[in-house]
Amino acid sequence: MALQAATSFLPSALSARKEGAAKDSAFFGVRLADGLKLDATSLGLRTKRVNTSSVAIRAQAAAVSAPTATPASPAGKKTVRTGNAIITGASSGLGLATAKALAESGKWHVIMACRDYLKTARAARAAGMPKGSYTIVHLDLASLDSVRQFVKNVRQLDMPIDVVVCNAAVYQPTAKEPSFTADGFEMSVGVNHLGHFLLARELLEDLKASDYPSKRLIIVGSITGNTNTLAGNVPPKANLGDLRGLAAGLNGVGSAAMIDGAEFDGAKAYKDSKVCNMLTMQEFHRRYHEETGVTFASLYPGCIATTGLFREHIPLFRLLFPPFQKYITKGYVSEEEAGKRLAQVVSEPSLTKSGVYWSWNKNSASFENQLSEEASDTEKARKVWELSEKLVGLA
Ligand code: NDP
Ligand code: PMR
Repeated sequence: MALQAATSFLPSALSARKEGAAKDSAFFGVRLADGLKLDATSLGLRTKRVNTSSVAIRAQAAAVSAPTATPASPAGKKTVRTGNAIITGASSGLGLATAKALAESGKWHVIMACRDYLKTARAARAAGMPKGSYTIVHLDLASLDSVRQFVKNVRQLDMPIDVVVCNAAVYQPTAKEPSFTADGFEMSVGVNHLGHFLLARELLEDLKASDYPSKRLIIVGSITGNTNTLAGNVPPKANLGDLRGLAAGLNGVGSAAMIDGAEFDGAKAYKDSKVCNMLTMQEFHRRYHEETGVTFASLYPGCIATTGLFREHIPLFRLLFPPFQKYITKGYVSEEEAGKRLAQVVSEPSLTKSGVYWSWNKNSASFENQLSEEASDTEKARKVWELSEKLVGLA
């Protein structure tokens, strides 16, 4: 019965998507113009025009308390030093909730890798994250230059990098036409997959160099990219096809903006990007786990139906989606709970197994979940890796 109610909701949801809707670009954040950044010492009160690379570093001065090796406890037992975790897209939703959970544990310093400094600073303060427990560093995943600059800036912080969480994402279900990143890639795959692919590849070196006992690279996946689930069978379904669009550069000019080479569909582009995220995690595991000791993991944190991810969806969807997930599918999870789940994947000593796609059951206990056939296709993972390397300039 629940399913019946659910599927009767489907056509309207889908036709509404096709009709399109006004973009809610002012959602929550206050965006600064390019090159305009906050003077971090004034904590959000003044703006001035400065060079992006210097501001990211200067921003640290206000927020960082450099983590040091923790001295022996009074009992003489040696404790592990504060860990440093980079979280992309920590300005809202899952990323913010995870940053908060880690910061409040007192065991982590969080590097909030975000495209909007002011929004992130406000969000961290509003969430009550302890002062000195986080550092905000600018990162726009829609620009490979920004990713490279971010890596340089983070290295200048002179902190070991112990965990990297690739969490940021965009979802454009109502877009009629594709939009593109600075490098000309379709936006959803460009940000969610290619930006993170370059970031993760660059930071692997830093993870390798860290002396932290459990180093981890986590890429957030989703149930909707897995066609072995009911949620993954809601059209449009993820399908990377023969990767012809990715091979041609995803630029929509003389080639398709979609990975499978088909006509643009924003919802499908998002789901395809999540398949790429999950394939990438496994390919990292196969190539680098033994050599580096880094744990590579992905996860589905639950349906966090209230986050900004749905900001571009039509208002009716945003109104009905949370109760639909709460009372019908029962897949709903709060931002706080989802944040605790991702924080577990970052720091729980029991979750060190590499190559795993984590999920949680009704009692919020973690378990190793099965990926769909496509999301666990080793040959496809290799091809996505190789094509992505070329697109981001690593091969
Ligand atoms: P939110 O929209 O709340 O968070 C997305 C974050 O990504 C924001 O911080 C946003 O920044 C950031 N972001 C977007 N574009 C860029 C960019 N170009 N550069 C840097 N950062 C960017 O959504 P969620 O918290 O729901 O999503 C977090 C992750 O969880 C995503 O990977 C999503 O796929 C995954 N997920 C979510 C589910 C859900 O039900 N909500 C279910 C399964 C997985 P800004 O604040 O500036 O917009
Ligand atoms: Mg889905 C069994 C249940 C289930 C779960 C756990 C989700 C999660 N969804 C389920 C079922 C259904 N959804 C059913 C039966 C329908 C048809 C009515 C349905 C519809 C639906 C839509 C239109 N669901 C959606 C959408 C979106 O636009 C969301 C999406 O695909 O974003 C990419 C979404 C989601 N459902 C989920 C989850 C977690 C999402 C969102 C996010 C994500 O994967 O990141």
